[in-house]
Amino acid sequence: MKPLSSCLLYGIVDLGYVAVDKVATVTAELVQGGVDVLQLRAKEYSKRDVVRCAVAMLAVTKRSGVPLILNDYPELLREVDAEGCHVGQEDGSISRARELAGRFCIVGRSTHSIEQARAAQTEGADYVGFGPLFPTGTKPSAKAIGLTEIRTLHKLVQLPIFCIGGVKLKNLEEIVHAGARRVCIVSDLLLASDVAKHTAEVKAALAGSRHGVGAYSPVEDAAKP
Ligand code: TZP
Ligand code: MG
Repeated sequence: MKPLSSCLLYGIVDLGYVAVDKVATVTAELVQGGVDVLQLRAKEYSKRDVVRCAVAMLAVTKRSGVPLILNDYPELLREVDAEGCHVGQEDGSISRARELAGRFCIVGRSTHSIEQARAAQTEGADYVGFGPLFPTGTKPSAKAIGLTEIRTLHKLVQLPIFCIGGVKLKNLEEIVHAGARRVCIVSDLLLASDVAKHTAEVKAALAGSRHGVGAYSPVEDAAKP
């Protein structure tokens, strides 16, 4: 299984965009394109549906060493062999999520400010999502936080930080230039006419960027946490 420290591109199979019967196909396309980590996000779906979709995704992700993270539902990790869960600010503590999961797993936290990301680190999260950077139809209620805090955040938080919210191939350069090393993308990947090809383009842009963790730069690497 890929360690989070080597993950640049975090994809989400969001049932707001993907029909339940297409979950396995879309997962395979995202994995083929090179996503490093995947989440199942199923707002307004039953736990039964979440389990069903997770099992379909695991048939693909286990073969490829791509960790699967369940959005919400840490307790489902007792019946599903996914690698982790992701919890929001309103979803209780990281230790409570671990308790509910009942076994070793990755726990990620959504954060919307430097303070929240530092708190997640102190609390023992394994990674953070940071955003939404831009307004996004995927989570219309969330207020955009912009790009200005990304660089400072990377100095203060040593966890893998996945910048999220309105991230697209066409604005990736701007986001990386603002200090992002890793990103999480939903709609730009899922709405692409060729999901695998578009994902591969995003991955190549990230991996080849001067700032991404995939890039080799002795000077910058010495300064990286
Ligand atoms: N959390 C913060 S923004 C967001 C989530 C789940 C949605 C990001 O979706 P998109 O389509 O990549 O903007
Ligand atoms: Mg949640």
